[in-house]
Parts: sequence; C-alpha cells; structure tokens
Amino acid sequence: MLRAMSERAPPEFDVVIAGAGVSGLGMGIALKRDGKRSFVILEKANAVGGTWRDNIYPGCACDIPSNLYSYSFAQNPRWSRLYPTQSEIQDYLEHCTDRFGLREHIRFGAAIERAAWDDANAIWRIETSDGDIVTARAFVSGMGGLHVPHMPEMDGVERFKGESWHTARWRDDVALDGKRVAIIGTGASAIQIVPQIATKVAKLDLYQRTPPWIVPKGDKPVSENTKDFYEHAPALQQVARLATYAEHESHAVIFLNLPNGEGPGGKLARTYLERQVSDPMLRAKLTPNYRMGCKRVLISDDYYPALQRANVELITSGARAITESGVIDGKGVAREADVIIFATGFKPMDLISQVEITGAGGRSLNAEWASGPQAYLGTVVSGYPNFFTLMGPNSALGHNSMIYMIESQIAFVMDALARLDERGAAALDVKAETQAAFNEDVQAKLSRTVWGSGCTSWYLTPDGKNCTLWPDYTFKFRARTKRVREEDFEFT
Ligand code: N01
Repeated sequence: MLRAMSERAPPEFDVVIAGAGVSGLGMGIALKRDGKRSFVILEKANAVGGTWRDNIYPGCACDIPSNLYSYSFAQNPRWSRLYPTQSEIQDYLEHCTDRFGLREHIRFGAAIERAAWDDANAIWRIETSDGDIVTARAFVSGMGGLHVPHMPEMDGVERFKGESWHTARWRDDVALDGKRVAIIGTGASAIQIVPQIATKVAKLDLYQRTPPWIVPKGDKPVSENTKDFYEHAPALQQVARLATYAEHESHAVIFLNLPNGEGPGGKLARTYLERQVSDPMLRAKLTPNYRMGCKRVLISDDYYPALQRANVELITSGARAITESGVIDGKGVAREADVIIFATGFKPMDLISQVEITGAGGRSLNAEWASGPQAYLGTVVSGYPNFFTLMGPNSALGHNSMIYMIESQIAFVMDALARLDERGAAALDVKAETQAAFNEDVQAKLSRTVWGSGCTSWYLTPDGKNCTLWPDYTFKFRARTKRVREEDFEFT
C-alpha cells in the first residue's frame, strides 16, 4: 500500500510528529515559532496531553514542582500548588496548544501504524490506522516513554469475576466505596492512589514486593500573593525555577558518584519513616534493602499515614496469582477482593512497539530494538535517516524534570533540520560507529552509578541492561544536544 503512493510526489509536510503529549506539542511549538517548515501532529486519541490525558487515577500528580515541570518559554504564574496535579497539567497543555496555535496542525484519531523511509525519494511515508498516508521529510516520534501498561504475567488474571484495571486505564464508572480493593504494586502510581481511596473502601490490601524509598513531598498551595508576584515579575518565577532545577540536579551528585552510599537523602528518608510509622514491625516491612535512587525515589506526605489505617493491610510477599474471587500472595495466602487495581507500571522498552518503523534498506527498528532500544543522544538512530525520537533510549531521568531533557532534544532536532537546509542535503543519518561508541560510554558510566548497583527496576531490560536513563548531569545532555556535530553524521 505504501508503494502505491506516487514515487515522485514531494512530501506533503516537512515534518510529521507522532503524538500530542508534552514532547510532541513541544516539538510542534518549536516548529511553529520558527515558522519555516510545514508540519502535522498525528495523535491517536481525541485530545492532547499524552500521559497526562491517560493517567486519571485518584491523586495523580507530578513529582517535579510546577515551575520546573512546564515549558521554559511558557511559564504559568498561576499554578495552584507547589506540585501540579494531573488535571492542572492537562489544562496547561490544552492552554499551550491554543496559545501557540497548534490545534490547526493536529489530526486527532490518527493512530500511526507504519512509518517507512523511502530511500529513493528520501521521504518518510507514514500510514495511519484509517489507511491515510502522510509523507514528510522528517519524522519525529513524541510517542512517550511510559505509555504501554505492564500487566504482570500471573496465573488467573482472566478468571477474576470482579472488576480489575491498570492504573493508566482508570475506571471512573466503578465506585470503590465500601468495596474490598486489592492494589498490586507500590511504585509512584500506587503511593498516590492508596491515600485517596483508603478512606472510602471497606478493605484495602496492598501487595508490595519491594518497598520504595520515600521522602516527604512538602506539597502546599501557592499563595495568591506569589501568583500575583509571578504574573507581574516573570523573571522572578524563572529564578525560582532555576533554584528548583539546581536543587534537583544536586541529587545527581549522589546518584552518579556514590553508588554504594546513601547521602543526605537516605538519612532524610529513614528519619521520615521512623517519625511517621511508630510500629517497628510495619517499619521493618517498609524499609528498603537496596540503594536509595536505584529505583525511582518517591515523594509523599500521606502514604505512610494511610498504611496505618485499620482497614489497610500491607502484604509484603507480593501477588503470585489471581483467582475468581481475589488474589493469592507470594506465600500462598488467598484474600478476597471485589476490585483489583494493577499498579504494576509500564513497559518503557516498548517505546515504539505499536508502530512498525522501517529505515534505510528496509531495516526494522522494532527488530533491532527487540533486546533493548539504542540511539545516539537518545534522539537519532543510525540507519533511520531524518528520524528523531524524543524521550528516546537513555534520555530519561531519575532525578530531574523530563521537560528539560525534551527541550534539549527539540533544540537538537531544530538544529538538524537547519543543517539539512544549509547544506541542501536531503537527509542526515548518524554514523553507526558514533552511535556504538556513544552507547559504550553510556553503559560504562551507568555501571558506576546508583542505577547499576544491583536492584531490579523498570529502567532495566530483562537482561539487566539500562536502556532508559541518561547517566550524567542534565546540563551535560543540554550541552551535547545544543548543536549537531556534523562529523557525527552522514549527509546525503
Ligand atoms: O510503576 P513502577 P508506576 N506483586 O514500575 C510492582 C512515572 N510516574 O506506575 O519493585 C507485587 O514504578 C513492582 O514491584 P517491584 C514514574 O517515572 C510518575 O508506579 O518490581 N508487586 C512495583 O512496586 C514512575 O517511576 C508519577 O518489586 C508487583 C510496581 O509494581 C513510573 O511512572 C506518577 C508485582 C510497579 O511500579 C512508573 O510508576 C506515577 C507483583 N506480582 C508514575 N509485579 C509522577 O509523579 C509488579 N509489582 C510524575
């Protein structure tokens, strides 16, 4: 079908962007502000927002403060809280879509199924589920890192007679009041949900396999005075943002350099647990036995208090199987449940698993990434000319705002597009040896960080390879993505 397109036709757009989440919208805004290139954003859903549109579970909020978890060029002086809630981020993204005139560039309900590089014509042909084919000179994936829910391989899931769902597919139509609810998992999603529903349900069984490291969140409303202040003196909000950025970046000093030490964060977390949980037995169950930071450090003001409610039980052997009427824990004990909530995370390695991407000479990205994705600077992949992947392999973070990384990548894409124009080139492709050397360096660095200190986490492939995190300070990533180094690429 792709070949049925006219071979000679010029591409319909300069750039096709996949997805209208934080990264896809950010890319669209950069192109719109630049004003030099035509573009379209293909979005499978009927609204913008990506992960912030999809995750609507009770208590969903960001663990990066509002001033930092927003575009640097579009500060919102009127965030209501120190940490933004899901609905407020969603409103912010809708607002940015209108403010920067992006809506006319978005095709909603357009799920990309295939994207193929056409060597002869040096264009991308992108096919959506309704059979439409869009052609473009460059293809930018803004499909996100955490959008494919991970359902654990567990016996009996299909036998359960009650209702069950994954946190990212929250069911608003099922009231939890007075029900026996089982939550499986104790990651970032679960610890936000537990305090919200514990007060409503009859019984809450929380199946923990590994306790998370938790530090206080310190969330609070932003005063009207501060909002007015930011509105009238935006530079001061930028200063506050910079201070928050620096504070988060300082965490990397420990994570990168002290893989076997805790630093002040560990002391804070232990003291917090001691103060919050008086029962030594429960405290022992909640004490992590791996290095702080190896899994994502969580922040919460209300999780520990919720666990001490009489109707909440913490089961520390995890969940082994599901029956018709409930959950069997790791020790073989069965507990009945009316509702099971899978807070079991995502499959970040399936970055582009729902789209078949074919590069130069018909090579398949899905096949090449089967045992773990690999790119150069998390953004370009050798053999896939003019293809850019935002939030790509080894560009995620365990300590700071992803929007900072995304903006760095967008600058890189914009520079790459400018280089093509300057050179009158049709395509650029990162050299295979450049990509290989880069990844060798990334893996060597990762092995010396806290993320290589021996725990399991969604950062790792089943073989234990970290294809997810950037192993360095974020300002170094920014410095490296500021400009395309032409010697790293082949231009055609
Ligand atoms: O998923 P996770 P998440 N029995 O993978 C457990 C982002 N996020 O959705 O640790 C019992 O962290 C598993 O146990 P273990 C953020 O980047 C951000 O919570 O593997 N438990 C783990 O506890 C975050 O890191 C925000 O031993 C089982 C849990 O399931 C990422 O999304 C908010 C089990 C999965 O935790 C993912 O967070 C929410 C079993 N059989 C999410 N199988 C913000 O605030 C698995 N588990 C921005």
